[in-house]
Amino acid sequence: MNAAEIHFHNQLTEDHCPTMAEEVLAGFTSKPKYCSPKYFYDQKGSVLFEKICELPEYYPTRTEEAILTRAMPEIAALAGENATLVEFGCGASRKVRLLLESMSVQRYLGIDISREFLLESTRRLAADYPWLEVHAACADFTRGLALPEAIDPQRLVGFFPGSSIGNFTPDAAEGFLDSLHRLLPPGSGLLIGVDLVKDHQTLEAAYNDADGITAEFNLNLLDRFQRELGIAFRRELFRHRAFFNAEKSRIEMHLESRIAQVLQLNGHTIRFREGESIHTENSYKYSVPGFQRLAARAGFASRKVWMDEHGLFSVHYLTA
Ligand code: AVI
Repeated sequence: MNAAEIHFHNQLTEDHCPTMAEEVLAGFTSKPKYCSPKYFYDQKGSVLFEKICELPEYYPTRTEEAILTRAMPEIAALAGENATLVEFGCGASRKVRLLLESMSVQRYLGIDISREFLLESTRRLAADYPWLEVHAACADFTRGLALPEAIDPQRLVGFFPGSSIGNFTPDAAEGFLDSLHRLLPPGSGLLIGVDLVKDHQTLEAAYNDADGITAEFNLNLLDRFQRELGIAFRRELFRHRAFFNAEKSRIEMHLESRIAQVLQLNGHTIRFREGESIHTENSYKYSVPGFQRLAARAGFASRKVWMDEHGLFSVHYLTA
């Protein structure tokens, strides 16, 4: 194997596409209508998400990167020698570079649902870190977790940055952490980024950027379902909405129908009232103790928490 090659593991089942149609139909025919945010991440959606991460209003990415940079010596000490780093939802694998520069890592496994994007970013990692054994697993980890056989479960350090845990409901987040806890041998680490509750203006601006990139990211779902499921969406008949729901401590994203309209999916009729929306994403915001309690219910002990000086974002090192 030459240096820029990777080990690829396909863990998406053959029935992925029919399942997408079933899931979308179930969401669109329920009241209120909803759709899983995992469908944002086709090739174009993954690129749009990378653009979101660069936006001035979207503070989580740069804040988390600054926290990681500052905390790296402590993280490296906690993780120990020759770790296997497993990144869940690795996207462009940018933040993991900070870890690879300072930690003792032997092997990297990136897991993502977006195949092309995953291959591109892990190939870049393999080229840039020729000493690193790079694995890529195309998987939907919201449906369950399993490590490819080639990955020795010893000395694992999980990496789940970007507050992606906030896209699960608290119950589902606990369930996901619980399955991670069962996957990781006792003593393994989990480095996880968690966005914090803060003033509503800062939160809402992060999901309503002036350039409309987040709106485009949200509306891209309609293009994807048109292309892949044949739903005749006209995207100009929908608008992006994002707001903070203080009672539930979450940003909600919606696609709101501008008019009353009727669409078809696999012989089923989907009716929209004017102003009715598809709830496309939740992004829960936690307090530090609130997240620690959730992780503890899943069996994780909190070893260390880092925050930025303004208390915008937190990074937790948990152990199984
Ligand atoms: C991936 N996830 C943590 C992002 C978030 O902030 O919830 C997704 C996102 N949605 C709109 N902007 C960013």
